[in-house]
Amino acid sequence: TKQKEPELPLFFGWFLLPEEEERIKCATMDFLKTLDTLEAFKEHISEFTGEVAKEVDLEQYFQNPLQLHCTTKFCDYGKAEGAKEYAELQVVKESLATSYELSVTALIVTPRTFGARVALTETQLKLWPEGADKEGVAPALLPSVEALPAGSRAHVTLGCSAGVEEVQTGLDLLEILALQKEGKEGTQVEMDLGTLTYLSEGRWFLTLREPITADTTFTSFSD
Ligand code: ACK
Repeated sequence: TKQKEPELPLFFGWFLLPEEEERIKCATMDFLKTLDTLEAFKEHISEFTGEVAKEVDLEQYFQNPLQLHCTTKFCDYGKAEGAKEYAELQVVKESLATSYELSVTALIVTPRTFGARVALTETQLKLWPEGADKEGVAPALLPSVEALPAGSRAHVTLGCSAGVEEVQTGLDLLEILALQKEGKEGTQVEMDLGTLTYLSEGRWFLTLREPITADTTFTSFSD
């Protein structure tokens, strides 16, 4: 009889424990509630609504993803390049079902996505596939992304606007980090949680004063 190939998942990643998910959702929703009331934000509101002087309720604007996680490798059931190789890595096999504490150091808001930046430790970076940061990145952005440290794309998607796919969060994050590196920061606002920076075209970046940690389990996910 023929040996059946082990099936590959949709993706691998760190999944927040349910109680952690609630805590992070509450904290980040509070931030959204404050953000859309700030004068600095209202000045750029047309970048979200397409119209001048209209209000936006950011809590409604972003739809919540099903389960909060930080993707390491998108496998697409084996269709993605390097999926099989990743699944077969010793470090991946050994790490399945084990606990990791993720550290969220910043939040991003753009007209497309709402996300949390994750700062990976040396140990966590061992699960970060080579080349993952630049996958699907527009050619014009590639040189800037290649200059960023490995793992720069690591994030948790907290919400997407209507019609936007989750994969966009990592791309928005990279774009913001590239602009920051070029010193393209605009208005800065001090908030309770940290410093909020505007980076043109509706892009906002909140550097947290204190990182938010979250307990997770490394595992694979299939629909
Ligand atoms: O927020 P995310 O990391 O963005 O979580 C989801 C997860 O995989 C399941 O869809 C991410 N994702 C989707 N497509 C890709 C892709 N081509 N490259 C990297 N990550 C992807 C998505």
